Amino acid sequence: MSTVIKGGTIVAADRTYEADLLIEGEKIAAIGPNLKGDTVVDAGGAYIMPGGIDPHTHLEMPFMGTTAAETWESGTFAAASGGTTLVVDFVIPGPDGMLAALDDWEAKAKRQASTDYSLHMCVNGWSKQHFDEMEKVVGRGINTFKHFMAYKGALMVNDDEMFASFQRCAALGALPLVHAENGDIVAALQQKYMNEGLTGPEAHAYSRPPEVEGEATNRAIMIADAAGVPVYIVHTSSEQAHEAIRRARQKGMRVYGEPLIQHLTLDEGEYMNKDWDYAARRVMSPPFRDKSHQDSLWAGLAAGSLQVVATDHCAFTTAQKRTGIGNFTKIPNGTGGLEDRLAMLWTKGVETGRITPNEFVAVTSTNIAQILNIYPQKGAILPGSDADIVVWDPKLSKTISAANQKSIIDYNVFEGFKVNGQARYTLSRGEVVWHYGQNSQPQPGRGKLVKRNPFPAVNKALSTWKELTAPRAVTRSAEHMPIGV
Ligand code: DUC
Ligand code: ZN
Ligand code: ZN
Ligand code: ZN
Repeated sequence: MSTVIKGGTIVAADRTYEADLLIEGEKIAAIGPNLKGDTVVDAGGAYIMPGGIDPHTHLEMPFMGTTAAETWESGTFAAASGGTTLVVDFVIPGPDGMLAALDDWEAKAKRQASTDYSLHMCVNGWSKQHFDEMEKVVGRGINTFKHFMAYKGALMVNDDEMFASFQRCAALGALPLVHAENGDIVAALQQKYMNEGLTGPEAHAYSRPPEVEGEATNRAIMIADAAGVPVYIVHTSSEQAHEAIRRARQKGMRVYGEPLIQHLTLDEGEYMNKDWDYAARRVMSPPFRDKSHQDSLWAGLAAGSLQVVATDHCAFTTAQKRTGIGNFTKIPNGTGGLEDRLAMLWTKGVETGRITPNEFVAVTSTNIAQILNIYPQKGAILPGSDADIVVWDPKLSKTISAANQKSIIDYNVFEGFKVNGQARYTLSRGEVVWHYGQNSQPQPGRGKLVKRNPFPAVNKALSTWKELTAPRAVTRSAEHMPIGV
């Protein structure tokens, strides 16, 4: 069975050119003029791009006393309809540890996912069990470990735990990811606003100012440098965080930053809406910022100091959000975006001239495939790559609305936005999983787990590491050893 995609313009991260694309089985077999196949996909007037990769989702995640309502089935359908062919979701260990949670996540995804998926593991403490399990997790195809510097009393890790885990990542060839907000300051500010009687969603934003993010981002970067490991900062939302990343990169450190489409396009004014539901639906962490931060993020995407646009898709229904009426600290944190990421970024980024079509491909697919060590299996239009492709039609426009979305959430934070650009076709490993206008859902369970290998060179990654580890007059002290081991 072969398929040929005909008549389109291929847009890769590095160039744009006209060619047909031949798919045999699940892989791209050839690229060139006048190719023939058993079936033809019409790309006339459209762009052929690597399918989107969303490296930051929380499908069915147990969180803040409830569970994110977007399922693996609805989430991956939403992804496919929006041109995204791979989601990378976060496994949160429960009391039984990382491996038990991983079994759980793999089982849910295997049953329901209609696009491919990959997984990150969260490190939510430190002990011999964490130390030992991390190696087994790497053996199961996970090369990224996430650390929460916020959510005190729940997911938050302290500096000693983070340093120990980062060193373990270095030894295992894994990349640490960080949710960078100072959890102690957030907790103090939450208390302050509650004491003052500010209990509504706007106080959520007040309690997490950009300084809280800037401080934690700097700290995470310095701890990573001390541990001799690169670091990836998730949901970079402020100039302060971007500045820390930019500075570290300039010094030769491998530090990556990931703005979300929500932070690029929605601002803090959303929390001032008098309608409690409206504002609470937009409560996520970090919160939306003012325009100066948005401008900084856009500039970072153009300049390359920020590399990836994700969503942190963590979607709760209005009913779930209402558990926080009278206490903003109880509003489940999270918003959706998986379905609309590409169309919003195309409309607000490419059409406005802020980024080029090639940069669009880089930040939605190619860069993260490289960072996660799955390039060119994913994120590339090259012979031998998986045929994960979006045929992107810049002339298809729509008004975003919960009324016609694939997500099962009862609202959409982009409600009413008019977007230009939609997936005419989405192909996952050579199979058409979305055809615009036909609305048919791809087969749940057809998605496959994408395993990722460790990075052999991680421990030699940093410019400043040599100085820290150079032989000194004093012997290395026990504080360099992973704690608890
Ligand atoms: N932020 C959110 O808004 N939701 C999920 C977790 C997070 O860090
Ligand atoms: Zn986070
Ligand atoms: Zn997240
Ligand atoms: Zn059609």
